[in-house]
Amino acid sequence: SMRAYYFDNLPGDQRAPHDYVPSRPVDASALAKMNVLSWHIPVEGYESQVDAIARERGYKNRDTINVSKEGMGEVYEAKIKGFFEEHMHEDEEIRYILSGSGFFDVRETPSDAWIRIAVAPGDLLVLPAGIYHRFTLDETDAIKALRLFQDEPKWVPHARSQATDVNVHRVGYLQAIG
Ligand code: KMT
Ligand code: NI
Repeated sequence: SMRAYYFDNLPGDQRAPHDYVPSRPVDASALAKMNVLSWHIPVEGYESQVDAIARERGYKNRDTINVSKEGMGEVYEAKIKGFFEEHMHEDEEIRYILSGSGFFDVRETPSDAWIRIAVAPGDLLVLPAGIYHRFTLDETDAIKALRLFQDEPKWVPHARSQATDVNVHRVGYLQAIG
C-alpha cells in the first residue's frame, strides 16, 4: 500500500518529502478510519480492475490529467499553486496514478495534523467529500493520473474557511468518521 506519514511542517520546498527524522508513519488502517480509501492495481493491464472498481462505486466518467510543465503549458504555475492550497470538495476526489509520483496531504481529525500520502504508478486513491487536503508534485516534477467521477466532472475546490467548516459535506464527513 502507499506510504503515508506525518508531514514535518518545516518551511521549504513543498516538493521535498517533509518526512520527520525519524519518520512518523501512518498505516492504512488509520487512513481507513479517515475514510481515505486506496488500492494498488499494476498499471500493466489496469483497465479491467479499474473498470470493476468504477462500476462498483458508480464512477461513470473519467479523464486523464498530466501535471508537468510540458503537459500544462502556461497554466502550470497557477495550477501547481492552486492544488497546494488547502481545500475540500463536495464530491470524492479519485485518482489512479498512471506514471510519475506526487504527494496528497490530508488533514487528520481532530489533531489537524497533515498526513502526507506518497502516490506512485498503480495507486488508486479516494479522498472522501469534505476532507481537507492539498496536492503537490514531488521532486520528479511530473505525474499523470486518471481522474474518475461519479457524475459530471466538477472540480470546484472550496478553500478552507469558516464557511467550509460548516459546509454540509464537511459536517457529513466529520459525522461519518465519528
Ligand atoms: C488535484 O485535484 O489536486 C489533482 O488533480 C492533482 C493532480 S492528480 C495526481
Ligand atoms: Ni482537491
